Order: sequence, then structure tokens, then C-alpha cells
Amino acid sequence: MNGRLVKWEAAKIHVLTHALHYGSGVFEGMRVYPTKQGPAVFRLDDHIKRLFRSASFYSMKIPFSEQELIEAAVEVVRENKLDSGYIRPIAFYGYGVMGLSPDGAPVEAAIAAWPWGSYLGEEGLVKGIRCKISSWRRIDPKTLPTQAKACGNYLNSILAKTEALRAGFDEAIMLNLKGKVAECSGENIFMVKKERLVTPPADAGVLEGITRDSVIRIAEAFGLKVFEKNIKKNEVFSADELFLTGTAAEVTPVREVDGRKIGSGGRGPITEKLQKKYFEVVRGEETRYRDWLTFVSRTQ
Ligand code: PPE
Repeated sequence: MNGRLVKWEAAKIHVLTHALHYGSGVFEGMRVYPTKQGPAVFRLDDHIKRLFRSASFYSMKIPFSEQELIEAAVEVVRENKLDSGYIRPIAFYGYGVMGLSPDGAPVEAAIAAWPWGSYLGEEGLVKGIRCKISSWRRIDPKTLPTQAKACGNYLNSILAKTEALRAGFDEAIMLNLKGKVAECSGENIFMVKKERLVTPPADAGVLEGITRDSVIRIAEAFGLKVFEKNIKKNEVFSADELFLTGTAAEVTPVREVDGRKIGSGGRGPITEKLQKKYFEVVRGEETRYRDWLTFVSRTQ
């Protein structure tokens, strides 16, 4: 936290922290997985790069370099003796001034890590989850930069997620203001149709997920064609397969949307193939993607 290792209980901030009031923070979510060479963080450099890009939308100068945050993330994993888990870097306008302009507020940065199992349930990874088309539309890129992984954006996600959970679903699919499919509360979405993958483009107002990118590259290596194109709501129902991607959610199949079965109503064969490969890649079992792993050596 701000350059020092602090005990979990001591990682505290003031109640007048700018970001607490106005959502003026940016964050990342990364996973560390066990590999034969010890724990490894998946696509650490890419996540830290995105953190800095997110910060730049809000003129936020993170008081550390990318390299320092990369090293700090590794150190936090090592100190916590984590073999697998989730890592949450966050940078935010801190305590100093009130009022909307953050000028004069210090920029604080912290990285936390903890064990975190499958985000949408172990069973969901195998059998698929049930989604609801949200009554909440995804934030529009003209309203908030959706490319930035900013704290405030997640109020929109919270509304969609809680609505879905209260209605008995596992996750929400959000349409954008044009009525096209955007993304879920914390995942990107893919559709399989006639053995091709389709996912909404960045300008549909989606976060360009790092898992989305990994899956696109894995799919293309399998010879699958991937299209970034707008998806109409009704196309979702006639998809052969549907799945979600995200650091937390990994590759999660969707078996049902608004009570309607997708494909055969379980994990589809292409989803399964991509999911299996994704887990091999993150666990270092696939040499081709070794560059995506940052190993956390135990000895240092
Ligand atoms: N869209 C949104 C809105 C989103 O929050 C995420 C990540 C993604 C897409 C996928 O991005 P990526 O992780 O780079 O593939 N959501 C994070 C937050 C989860 C949370 O509950 O907190 C995550 O998966 O870590």
C-alpha cells in the first residue's frame, strides 16, 4: 500500500477519500495460478498497462512506474504464500480535497491478493450458468470511457448483477443504448455460431478484456474464425453456444438466457475446447503462451 507492505488489517483509508465519494479510482483484477515452476501471474504486464491507460483517462498520475507495480504484485503474492488466487491492484484519488475536481488529492496505489475460487461457481464452469438480459443498459462510451476499468463504472454493473441475482439468475447480459449486446457485469461475452466465434467490438461499449484477447488468440490458433461484430439481442437465443470470459470468471459457459436454452443447454463442445486450453495455458502447460506468465519464485 503506497509502496509498503502492510498487514491486511492495517490497509485502511480515510472516510473522506475522494474515490469513496465519487468513484474516482481505477483497478485491475489478475489471477495467479499454480504451475510446475511455482505460482505464475497471468498476463501481469498487460493488466498493469491497462491500469495506467485507465488512469490516464482521469489524468491520474500513479506515483509508481509500471515496473514497480509489476514487482510489487509479485511481492504481494510471494509474501502471502499464494499458490493460486486473485490480485487486485487499485489506484485512486485519496484524501486531501473535497469537491469534484481531484486536483490536489493525492493519488494512492495498493495491491491486495487473496485466494478466490471460481467466480460463477465450480458447477457453472462445467454445466454452464443462467443469464438474464438486464433491464439496465450498459454505460455508453459517450457518457463514461468504457475502455477504462474505473471504479465508478461498476455502479452500472452492480445494478445489473443484483437485478439478475434477485430474479434467480447467475449473471446479467447488458445491451448498450443501441440495443446491441455489450457485456456482462464483469465479463465479456462470446457467441458460437456455425463454428465461428462472434464477440461485440470495443465500440459496443465493452471493456477490452485480457481474457477476451487470450481466448481470441487461442481460438485463432485452433483455426477458428473470430469476428468482432455487433450482436442483436435475438441472435443470442439462436446461438449454438454462448460463453463469458473474464479474469475472475475465466471461461464460463452460458446454458440458458431468460429461461431459454442455448444450444443443447449445457457446455458446448467449442466452449469446452477453448476452456480446456485456457486452463492449460494459465497453468503453464502450453509452451506456446509462456510469455503470458510471470513466475513468482519462492526463493527470493
Ligand atoms: N468486462 C467487465 C465489465 C469487467 O469488469 C471485466 C473484468 C471484463 C469485461 C473482463 O476483463 P478481463 O478480466 O481483462 O478479461 N472483471 C473483473 C472484476 C471482477 C470483480 O468482481 O471484481 C475480473 O474479472 O477480474
